[in-house]
Amino acid sequence: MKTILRPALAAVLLALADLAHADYATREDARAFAEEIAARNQIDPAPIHAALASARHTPRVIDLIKPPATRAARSWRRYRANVLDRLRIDGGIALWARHADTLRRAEQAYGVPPEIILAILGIETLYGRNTGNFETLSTLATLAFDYPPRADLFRGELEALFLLAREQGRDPASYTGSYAGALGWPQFLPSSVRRYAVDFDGDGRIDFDNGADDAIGSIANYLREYGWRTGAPIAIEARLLPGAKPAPLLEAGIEPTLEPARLAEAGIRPASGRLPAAEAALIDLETPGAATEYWLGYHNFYVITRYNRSSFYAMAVTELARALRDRRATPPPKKKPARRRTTKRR
Ligand SMILES: [Ca+2]
Repeated sequence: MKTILRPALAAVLLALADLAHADYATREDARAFAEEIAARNQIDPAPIHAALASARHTPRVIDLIKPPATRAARSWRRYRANVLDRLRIDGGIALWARHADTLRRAEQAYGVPPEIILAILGIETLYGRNTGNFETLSTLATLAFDYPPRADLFRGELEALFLLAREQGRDPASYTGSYAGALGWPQFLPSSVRRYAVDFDGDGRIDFDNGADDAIGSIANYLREYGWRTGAPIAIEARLLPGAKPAPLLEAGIEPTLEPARLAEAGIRPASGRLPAAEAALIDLETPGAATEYWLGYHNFYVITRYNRSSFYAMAVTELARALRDRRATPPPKKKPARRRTTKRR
């Protein structure tokens, strides 16, 4: 027999289901988690229980993180247009001017050029403008306890948030960020803050919320820790000769494992210039109804994907970085001031 719930009743049942999630203070799994991380880190469980009691179940973050039921076709052109816009280029140039010394210092310390750091800041948060308004504790508790597909990841991040708050002398409930728990200008997850963040302005604390300095140093350190090679190629555009067979090369994945000879043999050429003497990954950037763009991603391209595991993301960082570097090298000519009209109307 089929039961049809009337919409009003269904809404009440959904609200009740949310209430059942709500109390992380009394839920068995949340309490066990608090005891477990206290034991593992040899810390007092009481503040963790107290913090979890203040975390609120936030169904919105589950809606946002869930893959959509019907996935719209991925479009590189649309993604690129959303990211490589005037706002991000102008904003990056302005930030570069304001923080030129810090960016130079980061380049000297970590070997990562300013335009790459800026492009990541631009794409992550529009240079600190969109760092997210989700309360991180509630976000991570919801994802850790009520989103089974990623529970392992987010339980780890929730634990990292408690340890981070302890180290920083902050209330765990005082952090805000994205719906996925990413924090501040560079959108580091709590575990990445603990591992890779640096106090780059030397004021004795990590601050990702009020300014660019610590974010600049931390992004550079992150990339360097993942193996950034100063001056090595990032990506070059590829051309496929007629009859080229990209499929097996694409299957090799995003790690750069393809020798130049293998690429040449498969009919892959650089769109201009010569093939760098380094291993590459073949990257396909698809747009429905348009020709696929092919690029060769080198080691540093792979390093950028450690920040966000998407070839669209890494390519957008690469292109925005190049646009910023070009614009900084050659600013557009200043408009001449309009000449005052002196001719009197007859
Ligand atoms: Ca600092």
